[in-house]
Amino acid sequence: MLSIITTDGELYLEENFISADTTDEILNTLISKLQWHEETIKLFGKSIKSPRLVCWYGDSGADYCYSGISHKPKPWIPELSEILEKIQQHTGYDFNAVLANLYRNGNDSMGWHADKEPELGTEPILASLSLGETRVFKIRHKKTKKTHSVELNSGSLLLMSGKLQQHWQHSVPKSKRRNGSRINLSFRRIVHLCQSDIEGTDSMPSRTARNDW
Ligand SMILES: [Mn+2]
Repeated sequence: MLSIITTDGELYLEENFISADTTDEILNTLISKLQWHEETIKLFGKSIKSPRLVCWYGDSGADYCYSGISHKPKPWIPELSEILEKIQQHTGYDFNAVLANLYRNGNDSMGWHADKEPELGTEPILASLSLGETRVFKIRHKKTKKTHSVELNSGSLLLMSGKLQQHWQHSVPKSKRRNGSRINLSFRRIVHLCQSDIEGTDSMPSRTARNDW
């Protein structure tokens, strides 16, 4: 694996984690088989459509919280389990859920954010597989503003670990040139229960609505 960041967290890239002759078939299968949905987010009192499609798969109980709502994962399908297995073997880490993002074209994007929800624990490990169109992944240090731009080719695997989510933010900006479809599978490990699960109520104060994971 190529080491990209070693300060205040670790970022590694494995190009051609999945060989180029099979990525298109996997991409097309996942585009048609996964239960994509378009999220509506509230920003400054207005409802806006999230600029990509998403879905959440995982072990039963690996619920994800946002906007004060706990989201139950859909059960694994063989195509995702196969990839999960391969990533676990390669990295040595165990994951129990995956957030899938579909960037339909160059106009779909992901804003600056860090994946630091409490349910991911203090030093989350994320393994992120790219399929389809190459897009640029930007990562910027919160204090020094040092920025890295990484081209994520089809079949590449990005690994984030340590204190990376505390000190850095990442994004996938819109692109005029890169207009094909891309799927990103972000494998995670949910270690804590969502607050709403613990309290067993939906009258909890909402966490800040956010549009990016
Ligand atoms: Mn992220």
